This record gives sequence, structure tokens and C-alpha cells, in this order.
Amino acid sequence: MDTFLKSGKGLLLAYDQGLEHGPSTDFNDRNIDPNYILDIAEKGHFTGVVFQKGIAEKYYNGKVPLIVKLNGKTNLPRGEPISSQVCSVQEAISLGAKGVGYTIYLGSAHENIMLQEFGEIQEEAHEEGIPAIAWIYPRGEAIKNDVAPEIISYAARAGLEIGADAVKIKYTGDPTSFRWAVKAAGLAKVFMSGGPKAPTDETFLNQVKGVIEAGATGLAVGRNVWQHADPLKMSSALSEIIFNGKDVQQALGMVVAQ
Ligand code: FBP
Repeated sequence: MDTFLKSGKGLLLAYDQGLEHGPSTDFNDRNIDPNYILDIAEKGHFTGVVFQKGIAEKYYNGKVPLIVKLNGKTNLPRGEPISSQVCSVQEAISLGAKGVGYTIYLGSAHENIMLQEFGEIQEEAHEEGIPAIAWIYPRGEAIKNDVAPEIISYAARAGLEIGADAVKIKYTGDPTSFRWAVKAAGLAKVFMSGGPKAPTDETFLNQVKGVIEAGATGLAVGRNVWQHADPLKMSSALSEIIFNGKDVQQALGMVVAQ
């Protein structure tokens, strides 16, 4: 995972929402352009950028280390969620990937298929000497609250046990319960998943601070950065918390600074 870390911490820019949510839900005239995202990734000093293979193939410019997501789904079908593999480890590497990502909907009636597929890509990735990162989102009929501390820590632990080098999980809402999730993940690095754009910058920065205080490695964020009016200022604020240990008020100063 070292390729994606700076002083042991990481800030990843996620941009697979076009497939996951559809263009009208998340994108506007600016952020629908992948070049806009690449620019933010570079100028915002992100330690990694996450694309599906189509975007990687047509836009990736080699400036920020690449993670290719190997599976995906749309939000159009109903029923138990399943995200199937759409790209191989070899193809990801040929596109310049230094790591691969895979989403598992833990608790779905189809979790067995995703666990098995992840097992295979984890072994291939390790044979190639690159990390396998698991987006682990508890989801489906069996999951009543997908951010309950016991569910999130279960996701983190499952990630460790299936060999993920890093897990991307949602925030539990407070540093104390998130600390348990980080502990459950053991030597697997923990990244918080950004989520929909928070109502205020302070709200989001508080979450990020809580996650770092809990011992997480960092953040894999999309919408809270590239939907922001000034993504580079938000990126600076995130860097101040994650890499420089600043508090929320100091980081907030970066967002409002002219
Ligand atoms: P955001 O920071 O925009 O939430 O991105 C993180 C992410 O994991 C993306 O990689 C992915 O597209 C999205 O969230 C999936 O969101 P969900 O499955 O919760 O709708």
C-alpha cells in the first residue's frame, strides 16, 4: 500500500460514481469531465485516484498513482445488491494501475460471489506485487443499519480476513466506535469512505478528524471534494488534518482562505 501513502497516511480521490449512481445524480457541467478530476487529484496532492477501466483507458495521465476498480454495478436493478467483475487485474496493470479495488456488499444474499471473486483478484494482485483494496459496504435485506458500529467493525474485520491490504468503510459517527473498527481491521489499512456531500465543510472535516483520531490511515473521498465549490481548498483542508495533524478549525481556515 506504500505507493498510495505519504508518511503512512493516504488521501484517495474516488471517481467511479458515474457507473454507481448515474451522471444526473452526482455530476454537473464541471465534474462530469474526468480531466477536471485528474487536475484536482494532481493539484490537490492526492496520494491516489480511483477510476473504472474505461476512464483509466481514455483519460489517465500517469501523474497520480492509479487504483482501478475491478467491479461495479448501476443503481438501476432492485433486489439484493451484487457488483460483478468488469476488469481483470492484468488489464488494470496494463492501464497503469498500482493497485486494484473491489466492492463487496457484505450481508447481501450474493456476498458469496463477491467474496469469492475478491479472493481471486487478491491472489492475482499479490502475485503482481500490487495491493488489493476492498470497498466493504454492508448492504441488503439483512442489514438494518449500514453504519452501526458493530456492522462497520464486522466489515473491517472481514476485510482483514479475506486478505485486503486496505478496507474502505463508512464512518460510524464517532471516533470511539470507529477506533474499534480500526482495531478489528488489524494490519489492513483503513480508509473512510466520503459519502454524499456533507451539509457544511465543518461537518465533513469533523468526520475526517474523528477518523484520523481513531487511528485510520486516511480517506477515500469523491463527492465531498469534486462537488465542492473550491475542490482544491477542500483538498488542502483534508491534507492539513490527515498529514499535518491540524485541528478542524485550523483546517477550516484553509477552505475559507482567499
Ligand atoms: P464518495 O466519497 O463520493 O462517497 O465516494 C466513495 C464511494 O465509495 C465511491 O467509490 C463509490 O462510487 C460510492 O462511494 C458508492 O456509494 P454508494 O454505494 O454508497 O452509493
